[in-house]
Amino acid sequence: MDGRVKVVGQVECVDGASLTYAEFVDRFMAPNRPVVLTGLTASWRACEDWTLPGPGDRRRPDLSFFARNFPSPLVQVADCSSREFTDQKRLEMSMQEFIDHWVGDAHGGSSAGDRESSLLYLKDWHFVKEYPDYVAYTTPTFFVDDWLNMYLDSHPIHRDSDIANHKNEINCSDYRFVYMGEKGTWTPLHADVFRSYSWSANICGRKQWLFLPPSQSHRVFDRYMRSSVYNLNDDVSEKLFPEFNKTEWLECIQEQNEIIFVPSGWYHQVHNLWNLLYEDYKVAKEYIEDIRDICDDFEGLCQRNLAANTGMNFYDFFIFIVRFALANVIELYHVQQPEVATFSTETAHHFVYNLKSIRNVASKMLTTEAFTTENLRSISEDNRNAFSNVKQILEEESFRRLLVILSKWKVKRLHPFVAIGLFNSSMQKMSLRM
Ligand SMILES: O=C(O)CCC(=O)C(=O)O
Repeated sequence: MDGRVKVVGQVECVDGASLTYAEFVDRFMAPNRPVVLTGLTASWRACEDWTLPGPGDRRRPDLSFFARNFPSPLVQVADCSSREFTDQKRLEMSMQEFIDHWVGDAHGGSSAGDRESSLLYLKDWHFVKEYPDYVAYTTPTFFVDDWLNMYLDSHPIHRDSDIANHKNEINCSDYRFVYMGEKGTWTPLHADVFRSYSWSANICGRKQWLFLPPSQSHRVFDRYMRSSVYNLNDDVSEKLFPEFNKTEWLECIQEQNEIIFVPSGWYHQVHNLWNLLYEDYKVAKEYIEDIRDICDDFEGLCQRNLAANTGMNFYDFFIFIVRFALANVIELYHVQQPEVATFSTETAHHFVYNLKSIRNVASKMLTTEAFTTENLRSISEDNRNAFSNVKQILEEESFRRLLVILSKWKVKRLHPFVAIGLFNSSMQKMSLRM
């Protein structure tokens, strides 16, 4: 990062194969710290199929394998040299076009100048959704209890049609991505959607990650907390971002076959969902506090702004946890039935921990202004039914799918802190990079 960023430490690297679930939770998930995990990808089909031998023990991407086996007609590609609002400009092309571009670059098909202006990075490819029969990887035990993915597999996030229509990308309910890009491609500074945690496996190549602890995230914002630094490689203006020069970063070089755990709230980077959502809510509220008196539906406006900024508002989150609680109650009931051959005390305890955790969060939420009787009167009928009409929830097809997904989940090594899953619903990502 050309010395522009003050790196104060390296991300810890641990052998994931000999780490227990309880240790992972104690050392990384609960304290919300990033870690690089090795030794977990040996049996993955992606490592075998997607790469070819390279120099030494390095592998290189087998691009023709992708062209032959995954000829997706339309993939999303970021043009790393053009900014569009807070992200890179996105283009759409076929997998073959993307590969042709990459191969063209590798063979010096463009001049240095052109090359700079045409670095393309395939991002957010919903590979698992598109090729469900091809099992590219096995989710490590540490990340199997993935509430958000389980929920989003069967539910859209917004029920309010005004938000849903404006935020189509959020309704795309799958967060299992593949990334592919040549040397020099990059992802701007950000915290993950929904302020969730995520994990990302590097199938081949090397990646540099820079992490900012959540306690410092305000420092990458301007003084009005409206926009954040886009590129750490730029000269960050002290005038616009007066606190930026106080930031202290952790760095990590992720090698092939290593998995990185990106905790909640770290830029890039993160906290637990509740806290962050709550912090974002307070910021959204403070921001418009001066128009409270002239606003018909002040809380509604706060919630709309919250959804626009984080992808989720309090009602979406409440609907999520209510459904998750119900699903846990039902599964708890099932695992305790004598005829269930796979009865497991550990699994039952796990559902109980989940429920306790949901109760704590829900009780906190209910004390906020969003849930006063008056404000609840003005929320949409859809939202209200979505958390209050249990009979309706039980009859929903999407809820049944959630139950099926949850019923497949089995505790391997239980630890009380597993309840942290509520705060840290994860996204799964895999990346392939040269
Ligand atoms: O691999 C990358 O380029 C970025 C991945 C990322 O930002 C993420 O997983 O949130």
